[in-house]
Amino acid sequence: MARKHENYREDVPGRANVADTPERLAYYDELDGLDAGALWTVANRIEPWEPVSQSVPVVWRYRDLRDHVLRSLDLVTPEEAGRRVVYLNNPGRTDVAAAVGWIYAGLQVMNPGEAASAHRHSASAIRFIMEGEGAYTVVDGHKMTLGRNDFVLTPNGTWHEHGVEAWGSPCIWQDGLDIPFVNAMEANFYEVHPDLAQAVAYEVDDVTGAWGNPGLTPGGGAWTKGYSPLFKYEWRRTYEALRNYAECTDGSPHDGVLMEYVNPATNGPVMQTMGASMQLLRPGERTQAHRHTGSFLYQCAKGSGHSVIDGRRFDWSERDIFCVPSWAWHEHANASDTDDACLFCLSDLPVMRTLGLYREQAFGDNDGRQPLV
Ligand code: GTQ
Repeated sequence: MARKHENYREDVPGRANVADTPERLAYYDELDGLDAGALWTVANRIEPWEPVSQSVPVVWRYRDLRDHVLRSLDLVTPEEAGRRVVYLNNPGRTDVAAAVGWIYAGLQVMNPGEAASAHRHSASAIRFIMEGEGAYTVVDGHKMTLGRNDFVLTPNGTWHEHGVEAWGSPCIWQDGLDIPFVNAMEANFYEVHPDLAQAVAYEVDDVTGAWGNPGLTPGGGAWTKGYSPLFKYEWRRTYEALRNYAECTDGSPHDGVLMEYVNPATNGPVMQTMGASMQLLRPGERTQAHRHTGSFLYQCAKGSGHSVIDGRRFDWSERDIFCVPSWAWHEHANASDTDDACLFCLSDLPVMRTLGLYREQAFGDNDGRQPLV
C-alpha cells in the first residue's frame, strides 16, 4: 500500500547497498536468533528519503454509508456497544483501525432518548454533527446542545457522554480521535464513569457564553489546561467568520479561505494532538496543489467539488469524508460557479508543528495542477 517515490533509489553513495552472500545470510540468521539485526538490511526502509505514508487516499461517500449506519440502530443498543459507531477503515491502516495516519474516525448514530455511558480516556476526541436534531454532549459537567456542522471537543482525560434528547430525531455525527496515535505512544488509559453518567454542573451551553465571544475572554480566571475551554464551535459563527474573512482576503492559493479553530486562551490549536479547520472555496475556485507532513481528514460541510490527491480525482459532496495522507499532493475545487463549498478538516498538525516535523512544498509545475494518473 505504501506509495513509491519517484526518486526512490538505493544505488547512491551513503545508502545501504549490500548484496546477499551465504556468509552474510548466515550472519543475519545468527543476529536474528539474538533479537538483533544488521542495520544495513533495513536502513533504507526505516529511513526513507521522504515520508512514505501507509495510508491511501479514500473518499467515504455518505450516500453509500448512511443506510448502513442507520441499520446499526436496530442491530445493537448503545448499552451493548458502548459506542454505536461504524468506523472508517483505511485499507493501508486496518492494523491500527485508522482512517488516515494515526487518526481514527467513525460515524456514530443515536436515536432520540438514547445516551451512551460516560467515560474518559487518554485519547482526545472531536465530533462533527452531520444530521438530526437534539444531539448533546456533556464534557466535565458542561452540557452542550449540538446542531448540524457544529464541532465539539472531548479532550483527553475529560469525562464525556453523548445523547439525543427524547424530542429529537436520529442523529449521526463524525467522531475523530487520536486513538491510533495514543496507542502508538503506548499511553492509552480508559475508564468508565462510576455512575455511567455525569451530573450537569453548569448552565447548558455556558462555555459558549464564557469563551465564545470574539476577542474577549473571561476576566480573572486563567485557563491553563492543554486544550481549549471552548468545547463547542458553532457552525453559524464559523460560517459567518469565513464569510467575513473572504470579504477581505484573496485566501491561500492552496487552501482558499481557511480558518483554524483555536483555543481562545492561547490562540493555539484546540487540543495538543489534533487541530481542526474550516475552509471555504469560493464559487468556481480551484486551488493549486501542495503537500505537507501530517494526516488530514476532510468532511464536506457544504456544497460539492473534487480534490486531486496524488494525481487521482475524488469527487465529493455534502457529508462525504475523504483523507489526504502525509506528504500526498492535493488540490481542491468547488464544483459550483454560484455557491460556496466548505470543507471541515481534522488533522494532527499540532503534533507536526510542536515536534518540529512540519514541512510543506508547493507543486511548482503546470501552474500548480497535478496531471491525472
Ligand atoms: O465517544 O469517546 O467513535 O471512545 C470511538 C471511541 C467514539 C467516544 C468513538 C470512543 C468514542
